[in-house]
Amino acid sequence: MLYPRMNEFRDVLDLSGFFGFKLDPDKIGEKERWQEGVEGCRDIAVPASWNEQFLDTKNYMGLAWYFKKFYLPSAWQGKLIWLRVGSANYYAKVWVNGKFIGEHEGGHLPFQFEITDKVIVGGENMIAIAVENELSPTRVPPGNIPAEDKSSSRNQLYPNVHFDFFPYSGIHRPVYLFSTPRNYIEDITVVTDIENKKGIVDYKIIKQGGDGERGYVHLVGDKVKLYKEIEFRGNLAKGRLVVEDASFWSPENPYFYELTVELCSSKGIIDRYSLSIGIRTIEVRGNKLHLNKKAIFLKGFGKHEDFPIIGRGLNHALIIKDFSLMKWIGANSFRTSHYPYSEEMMDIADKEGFLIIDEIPAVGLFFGKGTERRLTLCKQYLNELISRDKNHPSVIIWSVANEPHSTKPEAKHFFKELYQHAKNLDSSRPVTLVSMLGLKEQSLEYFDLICLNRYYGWYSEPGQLDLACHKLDQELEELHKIHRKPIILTEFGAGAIAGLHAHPPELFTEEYQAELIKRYCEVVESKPYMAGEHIWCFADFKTAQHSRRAILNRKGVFTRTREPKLAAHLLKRIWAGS
Ligand code: BDP
Repeated sequence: MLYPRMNEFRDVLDLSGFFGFKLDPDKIGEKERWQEGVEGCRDIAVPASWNEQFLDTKNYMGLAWYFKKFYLPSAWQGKLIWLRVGSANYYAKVWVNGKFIGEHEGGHLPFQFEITDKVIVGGENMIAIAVENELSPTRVPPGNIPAEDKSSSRNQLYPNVHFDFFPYSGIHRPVYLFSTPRNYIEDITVVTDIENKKGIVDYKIIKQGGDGERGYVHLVGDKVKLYKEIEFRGNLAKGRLVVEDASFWSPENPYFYELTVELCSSKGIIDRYSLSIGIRTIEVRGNKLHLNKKAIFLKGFGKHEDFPIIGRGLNHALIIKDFSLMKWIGANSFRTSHYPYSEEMMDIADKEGFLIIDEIPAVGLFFGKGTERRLTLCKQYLNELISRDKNHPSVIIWSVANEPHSTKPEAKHFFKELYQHAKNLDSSRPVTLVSMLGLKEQSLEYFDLICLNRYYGWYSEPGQLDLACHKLDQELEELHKIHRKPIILTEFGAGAIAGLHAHPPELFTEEYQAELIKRYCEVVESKPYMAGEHIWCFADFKTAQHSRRAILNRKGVFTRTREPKLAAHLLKRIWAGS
């Protein structure tokens, strides 16, 4: 799926700003034709979660409507017109000028509809988007799940989610209108390889519309200008460009080439689309994770999209701030725990040379009633995620789930299927599952590398770091002996309330968090098969209400508003060496 871009053939209109908003707790809106407009709306900011914008929406779980009037420029006459929603959590139904145009399930991925026949070009139009965020055991991520399927630590949460972050809801990413020519480039897939000093760029282009059987692919960098004529067979054109003496994309040198595709008819160029691409390889070799044929070690964090008031809404300033802090501390990587992050975040990661474990929103999975539906949904999420993020050099690993409660036998089949599904969609990247069961996880054999979350010294062995590190050491050794694959420790950490101190260290103090992280890093870095350490978590974040959480999960090495705790300074010394 291509991100909407402007050029002489394409236009984009960003509807971000204020929308009309109305709650519909009794779900009467559709019957009463709210899609054609309704009285009594208040203003709401988009993109942003609805929860903290008003006093009555904090814990609202139900249906809510968004409305926006917009004027379509006359210059769009004769073009195809599209509506694209960056993300809406959890379920969205969309109408244009009162006419239903489509729906989408899943809170963190974009969806778009062609609306050419439904709009007035050179006139005023209105969209209505109904967003519903109820928690259900058959949704992913799940909530309100039967007591027998609940993990004990997830008891008694309000709202009743089966995961450890606040279920922020609403339209979280921009709503765009965009135009394309009637014959247009629908999709581009780029896979790169390295042969000695050569960079290999394989491309696959899909076009739509009857016109345009040929075109050009251009690749431009500092030292090169390559182009190739392409010919479509049906809707598809494939080919290869070879860059002699290429600059490879890496954290130290996030070098881009500009790849431009042009679609041509007998009259000349009729569409164009440009992508920034990085030439790099990523693969598992024996015990190691290799970037550009050399072993790499991931240093970084699990994160969240989370900030006061805006909630999970796109926050450009926060993206820039987070990258500046991650660079300051010497990190080179992060995981999009526990759902896909904004496309804007992925773009900056490409530019800043960060390595990403890209995760679908499969958190809190359990196996019982509804497993087949959850599997179908996870496959849909993989389709959408890989289609969205496949061309980002920063994305090096796909993660199909975080901490599934996979003790039942059917979990094995479930993850075998998901692994294969991801590989069929993209065989160029390793695929993983982030496990808390470790040695008891039955499906680790399928995955290319192992990701493990561990909380010795916190949830178990509290305050006993010698014992905690001993257990960690033993478990890593055993896991490696059985699976012989690289392991990334994708979560470890301790809660610290900023400003709370104790010497000798005690739980919830900055000293204890710093000490636990230091000791874990020593264990991890002593093992040749370890491919990375991701601390949980980058910053404090809001959770559902629970007796174990004082509003926030406090495992951030930065506070929620990004002030460093003691652990941040310590990590800077470990990772950046200063
Ligand atoms: C892990 C989860 C993560 C939680 C963390 C914690 O993957 O979402 O926030 O534990 O308890 O189990 O802090």
